[in-house]
Amino acid sequence: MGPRHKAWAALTVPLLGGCDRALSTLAPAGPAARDIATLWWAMLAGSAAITALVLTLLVAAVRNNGARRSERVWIWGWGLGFSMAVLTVLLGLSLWLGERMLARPDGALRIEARAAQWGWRFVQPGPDGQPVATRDTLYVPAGRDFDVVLEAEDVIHSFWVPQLGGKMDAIPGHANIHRLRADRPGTFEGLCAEFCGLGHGAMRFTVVAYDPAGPVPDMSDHQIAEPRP
Ligand SMILES: [Cu+2]
Repeated sequence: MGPRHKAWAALTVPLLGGCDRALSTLAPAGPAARDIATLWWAMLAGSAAITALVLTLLVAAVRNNGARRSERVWIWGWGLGFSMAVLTVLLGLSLWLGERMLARPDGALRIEARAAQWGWRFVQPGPDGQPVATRDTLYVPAGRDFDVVLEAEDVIHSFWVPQLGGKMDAIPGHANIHRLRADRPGTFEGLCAEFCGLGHGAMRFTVVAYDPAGPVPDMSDHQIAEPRP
């Protein structure tokens, strides 16, 4: 491989890495992830508009054809007014969408998630309605809000299912609550999003969203014994 090919590979491989839809925030499958994708596109549009403005100003400056009389329009109108308007809209949108993602006390299904180097233990309702503890696989009904109550046993980890929502830290001695929903039955990939030691890269998990009209799936393949209190 020649140096030109190496440079091309170095440029494209990270870009292609983003094409894995299972871990893409731009392939949302739940309301929280959809809000994040909306914000992503809005920020892309806003930053593109500001970049276009800066380039336009640059061209005008190079041509040096901006007469003094247009200084007020260019600097105060476009440079400050336009940029501030775009940033204000983006700030307002992010606050509004961020607020919508918060867990509310509305009786949603609660799931326990406990992170430890380097895996996840989930406790969710099993086929007979009793809590079942599983390792690295979480079972939830599709189309229903659920709250993941997150804690960690050793160091700080971070729970992230890109197609369902944003990241939430799992912290020792402190429970964080993360509101999520899967729109449809399916399997969604999750990972730890906070470097937590040598095994961090393999700290993956799976969310299985099942049809609530059908039976709760058999969890025995991933079932683990409850740890002693
Ligand atoms: Cu980690």
